[in-house]
Amino acid sequence: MERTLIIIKPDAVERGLIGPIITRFEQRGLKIIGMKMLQVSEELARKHYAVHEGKPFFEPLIEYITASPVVVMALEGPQAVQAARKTIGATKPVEAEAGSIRGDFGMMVGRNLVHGSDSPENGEAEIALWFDPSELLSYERVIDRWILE
Ligand code: IDP
Ligand code: MG
Repeated sequence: MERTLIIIKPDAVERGLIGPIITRFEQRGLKIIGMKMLQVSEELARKHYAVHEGKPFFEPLIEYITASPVVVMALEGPQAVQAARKTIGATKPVEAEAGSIRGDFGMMVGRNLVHGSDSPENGEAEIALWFDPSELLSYERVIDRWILE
């Protein structure tokens, strides 16, 4: 089983899209094993996006992610990273497929609504950065045999 970190970014929260975005992942069959709403500190934002430090969009990105509350989720499933990134769509919303979250709700790269981890290793590392182990749940869903073979 793989795990991935999803962030419903400030623009999505402000636009009232928390519900519709969570629904996409739920309907896909990904299991929510952790979820909370928080105001992101500058320190956490810089750690999370450290790989982008020095790029021209880095400072605006830190401003964007700290501008208003976010909802973070830890999701679990087979190939959860790839499944979630397909559901999210390409980084630039105009290039994202219709039917994806960014393709359906977004227009610009700096307002692209959702974050999803880009590899299983980063999924684990990002979940460890955003969640305390006590906030992650292990449970069986009775419907799982109709989603997973
Ligand atoms: P991803 O979110 O699809 O993984 P990354 O390349 O990891 O995309 O970039 C992280 C975030 O930084 C993007 O989701 C977006 O919010 C922002 N970003 C990336 N490239 C640009 C850009 O060229 N201009 C403005 N913001 C950008
Ligand atoms: Mg990324």
